[in-house]
Amino acid sequence: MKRLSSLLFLIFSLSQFFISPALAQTVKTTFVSGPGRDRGEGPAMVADGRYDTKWCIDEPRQMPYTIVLDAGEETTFAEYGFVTGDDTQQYPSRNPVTWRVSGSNDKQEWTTLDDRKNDRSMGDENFQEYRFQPTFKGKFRYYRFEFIRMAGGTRIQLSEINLYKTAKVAIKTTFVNGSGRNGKEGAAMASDGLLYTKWCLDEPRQMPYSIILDAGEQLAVSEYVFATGDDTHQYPERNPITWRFSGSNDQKTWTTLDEQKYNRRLRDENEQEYRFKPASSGNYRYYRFEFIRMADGTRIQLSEIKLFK
Ligand SMILES: [Ca+2]
Repeated sequence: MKRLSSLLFLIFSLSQFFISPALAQTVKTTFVSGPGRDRGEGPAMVADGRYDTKWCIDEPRQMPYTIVLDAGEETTFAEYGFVTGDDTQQYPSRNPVTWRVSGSNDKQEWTTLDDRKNDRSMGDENFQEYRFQPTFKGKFRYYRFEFIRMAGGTRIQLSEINLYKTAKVAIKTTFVNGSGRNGKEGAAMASDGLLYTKWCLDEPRQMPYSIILDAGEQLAVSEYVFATGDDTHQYPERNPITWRFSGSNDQKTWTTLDEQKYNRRLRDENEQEYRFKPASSGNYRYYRFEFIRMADGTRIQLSEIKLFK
């Protein structure tokens, strides 16, 4: 009996070791149908679990391009992710901008879960995942993705479609300090939870501009979000393009978790959120962003900075 329990404990420990948290929260799907070739850049490539294979098609007569995935059993998902291709940096025109997500248990009757029209949040980066939360949820076995319009016409490419059981959890942070004045348009405005208040600063001598946030406890950040300002459409040059993201537990020793150079993902859109995955993570209580370069000049503006578990 004792041997059996220690054996079970061993199996339990091993399973904990082999099932990564990322894998455990993913809904495993298999490819059912979709337009395009059989192999190479065929539709099955969006559900093979690999980012180095992609689905790429330009057959206007087959539009909307419809992909059906099988979750194996009736299941629900909280978020879905589209992963860009290996050369999206060169061809951002292939990103979908209008699509519909539906669920079904018999592949005949479909319930619409999400309807996106002219959504341009996917950027020009290779192998980058963009996550979306559906408007409606339900328990379905089959999930259908209809791609109605692409950014530059009729060619689409995606390296993967992911379904997640749980949504990313936002970390409640409090503002510690940041560059610039206090009050209206001070750094604290970037962590007050409001999209219509912003941090806006143009003090070249204080560069790089920094902001420190307190997560309240030691925890790991898997994603961070920058939200553009209320008039970024008019002033896209204020978007940061080069920055550093670090973590610390004493606000003295900082560990660099991510560095971005000349990243022009932030566009000329007002109050739009852009998600980034840091290169590494660790358990830290304090998080710091240092903004080293803006798109054109020394003025920065961001309406919000969010951290996700
Ligand atoms: Ca704000």
